[in-house]
Amino acid sequence: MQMALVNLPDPEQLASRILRGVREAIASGLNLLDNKLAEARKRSVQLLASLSGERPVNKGHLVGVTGPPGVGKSSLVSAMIREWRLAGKTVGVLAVDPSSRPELGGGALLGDRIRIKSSSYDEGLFIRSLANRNQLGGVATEVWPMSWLMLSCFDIVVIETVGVGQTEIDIAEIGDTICYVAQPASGDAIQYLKSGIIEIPDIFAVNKCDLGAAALKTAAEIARGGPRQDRREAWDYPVCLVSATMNTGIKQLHDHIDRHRSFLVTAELLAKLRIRHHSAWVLRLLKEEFGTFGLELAGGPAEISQRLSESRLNQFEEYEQMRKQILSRFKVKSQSSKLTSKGASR
Ligand SMILES: Nc1nc2c(ncn2[C@@H]2O[C@H](COP(=O)(O)OP(=O)(O)OP(=O)(O)O)[C@@H](O)[C@H]2O)c(=O)[nH]1
Ligand SMILES: [Mg+2]
Repeated sequence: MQMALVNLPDPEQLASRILRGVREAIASGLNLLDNKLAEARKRSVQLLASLSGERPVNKGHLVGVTGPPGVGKSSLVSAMIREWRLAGKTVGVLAVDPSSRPELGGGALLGDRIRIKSSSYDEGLFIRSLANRNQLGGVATEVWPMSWLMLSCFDIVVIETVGVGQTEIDIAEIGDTICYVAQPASGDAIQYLKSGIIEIPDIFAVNKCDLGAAALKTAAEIARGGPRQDRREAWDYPVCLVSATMNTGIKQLHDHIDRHRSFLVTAELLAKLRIRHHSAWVLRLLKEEFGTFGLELAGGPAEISQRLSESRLNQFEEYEQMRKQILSRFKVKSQSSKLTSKGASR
């Protein structure tokens, strides 16, 4: 135990190195966030508090890239990185792979790394592949704080996930802009339109447009079946044609991504969106750890969300305070029930 503590980094020092973009510090910070020991949790919260305090909310852009398996998400992210780097923007990537894909024999992580490797010795680019350990198919809870760490030191943070229902819902609660990738004539896109998850993406990219007419047809189908209820007011949900391998349409895709960000800022939606996302994750983390009963001990979902939106504390500190509050109330409850049962047995 003592050894583990010795190896844990000092959060203040680590934060200042992360803010300077030191790669080892970023890697060490991500490891800390992934560490479930009580002392590591405490330091994680301190680290995130120091990082969030430094950067105004409106800086950085969290972009979620999702879509069915094999549509070319990793290839597209790779092409997008090239374009961003040419424009002088720094990029951090969290590539989340589902852990339960036996058909790939665990090779998915490596495959992704190799495909994106071309520019991995670039100082302005950092890629972390994560196995998704969430058994229920959603995005593992560590991804949320990790994306915040990355946002403190990169202009763009991309989160790549394979869209399988719940993951899309989860990623929509992390990203500022969600880009859904489809491929020509796969039927997936159409299924998707029917599934109701259509509300989630802000931008649709039909990849593999080098395959010809089928890509045009798929794009037209998506455009026709586009969102009926406006999720974000005046946003037009663009559908664009791209080819990751031929490197076409990437600039247009980036223009849409930038335009979406400007839209969020101009409509004063970005800060609100992030607060909403934070509340959703804090609720999720608390529920995962303490169940519905635990949530009630902290005042219930509505009160928790209210507290988070009004809090002057950093959201991670607020989260930690709520944990402590629930834990102490749990103790009081269990002590009083012990007393009652003793009284009853007398
Ligand atoms: N023709 C064509 N093939 C492409 C294009 N982009 C990707 N591919 C191919 O599609 C396959 C899947 O690409 P990936 O980038 O691994 O797709 P992915 O969506 O990340 O896959 P998973 O992470 O496994 O879900 C590979 O064989 C790519 O070479 C493209 O623009 N055109
Ligand atoms: Mg991939």
